[in-house]
Amino acid sequence: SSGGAMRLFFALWPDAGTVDRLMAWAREAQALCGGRIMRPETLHMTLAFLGETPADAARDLAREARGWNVSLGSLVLSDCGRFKGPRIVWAGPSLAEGRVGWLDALYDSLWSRLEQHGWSRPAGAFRPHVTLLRNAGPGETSLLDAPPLAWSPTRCVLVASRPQKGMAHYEVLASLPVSA
Ligand code: 2AM
Repeated sequence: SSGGAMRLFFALWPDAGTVDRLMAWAREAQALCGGRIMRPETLHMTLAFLGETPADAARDLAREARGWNVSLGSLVLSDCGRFKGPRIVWAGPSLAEGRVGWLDALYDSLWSRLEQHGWSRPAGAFRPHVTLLRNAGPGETSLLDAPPLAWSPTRCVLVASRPQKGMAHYEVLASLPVSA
């Protein structure tokens, strides 16, 4: 249908094996912090959140994005934490290990392209993370006893999120071509 706005975001989407290992982390995190575990099919690392977008603009962006080559590398999720504000608990690359170069470069190139198409880059720094829990309670996330999770993403996608029966329903609008 042509009507109805949707929320758009670009994300790295994990393979099935990585989803399994993220879910093991999520269960451990829930034991510490409570809250609600993300459904496995919704786990991802957001690169760019575009917010509410009309359907025709989404279609145009999807057509563009299918031509945006991206290079992907590997990372290690070894940190579990939370941000101030939203009650989420996430897995992310450890800050002690410094920035993940290819991931920051990917974020930059994606936003450069988006800016050429009229979207505005967020003011804050990129905080790469995979949300594991929502509505989490207090709990010491540093106590999480889960092994570091090596991940070599192979899919970078543009996704539309639509609310459906109180749950976010995700649809992949475009897969970006991955170059070596
Ligand atoms: P989060 O996991 O940290 O909540 C879809 O909503 C994706 O876009 C989520 O991964 C979410 O991050 C991310 N996102 C980034 N900024 C957002 C915002 N202002 N509102 C909702 N989601 C946002």
